Amino acid sequence: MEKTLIVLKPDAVSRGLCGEILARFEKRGFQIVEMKLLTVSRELAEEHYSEHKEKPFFAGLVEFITSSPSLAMVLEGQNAITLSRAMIGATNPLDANPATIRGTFTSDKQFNLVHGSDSPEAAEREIALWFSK
Ligand code: IDP
Ligand code: MG
Repeated sequence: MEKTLIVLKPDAVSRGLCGEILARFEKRGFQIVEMKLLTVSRELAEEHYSEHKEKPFFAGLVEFITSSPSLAMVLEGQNAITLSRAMIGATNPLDANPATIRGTFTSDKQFNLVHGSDSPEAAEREIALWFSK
């Protein structure tokens, strides 16, 4: 069993897509083990996305993620990290398979609805960051 951090970003919450997106993960067999609605602080956003600090889109990304509430959760399941990334779809809308969450609900590179941890190391780091007690 693996755990992964999934964040339904502000666009998913404001567009009313949390239910549909969450249903996909639940139907795939993942269990919700943690969940909270929160407005992400600038500090959390900058730490979460620290690998992108030097990128030209970093400031806009932090602005977006902190703009209104996100629904953050830890999902658990067999191969949850790899499978959830496959379900989320590619970052570049031109590469996102239409069967994926991004491929179904967005065509924007920034406003792309969902974050999912991309490796076991990232999942461990991100779960501790978002759900430390
Ligand atoms: P990922 O979410 O598919 O792992 P990353 O490359 O890690 O994609 O980028 C993190 C987030 O930054 C993306 O989900 C998206 O919201 C935003 N982003 C990535 N690339 C761009 C870009 O070229 N322009 C604007 N926003 C971007
Ligand atoms: Mg990433």
